[in-house]
Amino acid sequence: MVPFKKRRIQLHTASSGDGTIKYPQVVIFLLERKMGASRKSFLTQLGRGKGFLVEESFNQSVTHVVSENNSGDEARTWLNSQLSKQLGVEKNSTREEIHVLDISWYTESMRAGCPVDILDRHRLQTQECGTELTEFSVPSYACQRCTPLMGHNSRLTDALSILADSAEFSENEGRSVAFRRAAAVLKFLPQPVTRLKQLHGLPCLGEHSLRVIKEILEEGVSLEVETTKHSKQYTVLKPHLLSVNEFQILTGIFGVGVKTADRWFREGIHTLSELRRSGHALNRAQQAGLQHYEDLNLPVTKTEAVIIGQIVKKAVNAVLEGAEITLIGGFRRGKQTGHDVDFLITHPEESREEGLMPKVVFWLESQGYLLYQKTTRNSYLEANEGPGQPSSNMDRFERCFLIFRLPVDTDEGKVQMERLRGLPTQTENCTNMRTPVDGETETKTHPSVDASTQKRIPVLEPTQGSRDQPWRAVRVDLVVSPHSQFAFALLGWTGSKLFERDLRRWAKQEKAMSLSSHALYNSIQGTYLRASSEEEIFAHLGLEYIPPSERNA
Ligand code: 8GT
Ligand code: MN
Repeated sequence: MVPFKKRRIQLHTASSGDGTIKYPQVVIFLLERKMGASRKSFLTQLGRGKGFLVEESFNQSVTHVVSENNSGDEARTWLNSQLSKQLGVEKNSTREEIHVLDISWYTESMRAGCPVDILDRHRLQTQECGTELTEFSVPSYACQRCTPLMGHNSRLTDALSILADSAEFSENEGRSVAFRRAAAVLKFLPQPVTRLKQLHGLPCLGEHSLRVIKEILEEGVSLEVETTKHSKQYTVLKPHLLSVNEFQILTGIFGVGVKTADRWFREGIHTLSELRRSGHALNRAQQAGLQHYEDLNLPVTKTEAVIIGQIVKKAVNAVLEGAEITLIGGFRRGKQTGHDVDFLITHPEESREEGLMPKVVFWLESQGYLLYQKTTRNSYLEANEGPGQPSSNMDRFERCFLIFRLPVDTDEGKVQMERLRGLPTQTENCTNMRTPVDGETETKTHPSVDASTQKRIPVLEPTQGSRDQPWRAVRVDLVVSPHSQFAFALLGWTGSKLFERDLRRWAKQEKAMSLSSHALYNSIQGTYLRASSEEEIFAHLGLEYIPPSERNA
């Protein structure tokens, strides 16, 4: 008699084609009841031949129970008796994650050669299951909800985001926001949605979004989403961060907005080479965008963001003692990658931050860290602005768009980093500085390095194995805020965009207040509400504090 464990291994290897188990996480058990022994044996061999792990007898490792001709209740009853009798596991305890599936899931998986996604129609429905369906409840405004980075319904939220992007390309903002709101509601839900009726009565789910959700729950895909995803307009206009392909992306060019991209698209320009050949006069941002196209469409990693933060901190400290920088945007919300890196700079003493930006930019430039920069001046004056805050999220801080030249771990990168071991501690570097003229300035920068000794900034691993360039280009945004506005700027620049939009909407509609990244104004009392922390702003707004990592609506 072969010992049980050994016997199982033999069974697998004997009957699994070349013996490899392709999907060890999916452990299948075929319920013989009503299926019959010979059919069970046939289906078992078939599955193993395709590299599936099909157990002979029910045991603790089983994740998928497949049944034919049994009702959901019958299959569940059988399963529960196995769990409690054989394994000593209580019904509804840790084993709830076992999928009880119809044979259609198994045959479709055989056809596909891999375990297919479990859809509603694959699950054997039970009375018990029906009553167990979770009913969700969702507050209306995104700023009332804790939204994590990863929800439990990414298949649905991804689909709705595609429709939102597409509406944005067609300049239909209302429609785009509607899809984004619907996606944000689903992202908030604590569990995967399995049935449409779970969504009954939830806010922000319009008829169109519900139709798409229903289709995906029932069919696995939505025709509209698939058509959109493969449409010429979508593939040309949508920046694909991970696949840099000449046939995609016009908006992926830094400096090219949706409007311009769409105009070019209509003129028949669909590729970068066509754009280069078209003779269109490109502004400096667009030229830089085209030049560093590939790098700027690679996601920026958290490590890169941290290293850039250390460099910017050096720059800021070198030019103004006591100045502080904070990582904002998506990275503050806990994202591991982003399309750029955003920093907020301030100084604890009001007004000391004035004139800081050009010095920081000059410092970075003189150290060879910039490939492109464009500064916009601070144009916010409370006295002049009054309560009529801008309704969009554009604000009036001194702001600088940079293309950063980030050294990577090749020889030149190392040399560059050697130079960086220490940096000037005084501001003499900044004498004779070329400061930007009124309004906006743009300078094309070039590497020229000067440095001394001190702390070492880590060197990056090259992003791509194949590149021989000792640096990579990264989009960086710098924003300078006076200390009195710091909390508002921090809140306004942390995002997400939808979270910000709903904060302003909440302030206006529910509190008769006007919120911007500079201030909070109470329209009824005619006063500004001061705050030195984000918590205070939430309190002024009568909202529970939501930490940055939960603002991923
Ligand atoms: P990412 O990973 O794609 O970079 O995602 P992100 O960091 O969330 O987006 P972002 O486009 O870099 O913007 C960062 C935050 O700044 C967002 O919350 C956005 O709402 C906000 N933001 C701008 N422009 C402006 C602006 O002019 N004023 C203010 N106050 N906020 C802005 O993008
Ligand atoms: Mn960002």
